[in-house]
Amino acid sequence: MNIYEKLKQEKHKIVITSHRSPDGDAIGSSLAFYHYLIKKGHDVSVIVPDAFPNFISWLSGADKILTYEKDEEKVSELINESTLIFCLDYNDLSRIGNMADVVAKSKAYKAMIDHHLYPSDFCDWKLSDTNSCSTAQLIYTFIENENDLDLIDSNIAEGIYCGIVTDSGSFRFPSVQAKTHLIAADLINRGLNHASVHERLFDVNTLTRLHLLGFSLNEKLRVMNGVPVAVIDLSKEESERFNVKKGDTEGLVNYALSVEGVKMAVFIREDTDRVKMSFRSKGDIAVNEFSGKYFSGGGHKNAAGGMKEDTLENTIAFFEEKVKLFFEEMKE
Ligand SMILES: [Mn+2]
Repeated sequence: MNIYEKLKQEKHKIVITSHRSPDGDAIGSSLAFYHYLIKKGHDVSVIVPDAFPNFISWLSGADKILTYEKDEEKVSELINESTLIFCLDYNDLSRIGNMADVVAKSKAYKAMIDHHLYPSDFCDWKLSDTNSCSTAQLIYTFIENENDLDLIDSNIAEGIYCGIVTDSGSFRFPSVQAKTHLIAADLINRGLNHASVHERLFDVNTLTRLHLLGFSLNEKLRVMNGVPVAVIDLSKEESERFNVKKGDTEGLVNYALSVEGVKMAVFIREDTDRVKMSFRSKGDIAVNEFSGKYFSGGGHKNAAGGMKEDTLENTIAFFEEKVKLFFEEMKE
């Protein structure tokens, strides 16, 4: 049975789940879908493994999101009682951390809506389109497939728009299709106030965050010799000095990528027990492959994450060695 038949069958107890360190697409698509499924008469909860950044907390319904980290018992109960679980914006159970076990064991029908490469096979049904710029765009497609576009209200529109804008670099990444703009246009026709969404997403810098940006650009940003790669690294001590909180370093890597001539950028941050990496690239340079090979990570061709359980110094040295090799192999 496909999901569309399944939804028509009865009023479901639905749990919408999304990935660890939820971003604008994870939360935007989850909340848009939440409002849509409620309109369809279902009983719906949104749960994520851990906290989401502040800049998306204004989205309608955000205050109802439960995190497994804080509410383990309640979240497990919701998952166990659900008849339908949606897996939004992730392609593998490893992306939902400690919540994975509970979801894996649940007997509920599982449906994936996602745009990451290589979806694994833990769901009963999937809408996986790796050419889509965001999961939010696929939520629109889902609603369109159901012939329900007229149900889109400002809550649903804002969630979809937030996911598209944050995952597409405000409509600039190659993943943006003509369809993406057509969806945006349709949302505006349905009453979306796009300017207000941009303002609430982007004009929310704290002074500390801007000071951290100034420090990173002035003292830490560098371009490597011989390869078009820009690097920003941040030690634990520096993070503490700038009182860095979740989400504060978001977007730093894009400044590195904006240096003229640079084709790949990395942001390297020393965390408590590991070093975290964030990769960005232009054109055909597949940072998800690079990260998968050397930094146990993955993501998209032009935006990926990764990590290494080692010291910051060793990780930087390892990165520099491998990235030179990566560019050399590409020349061949
Ligand atoms: Mn996404």
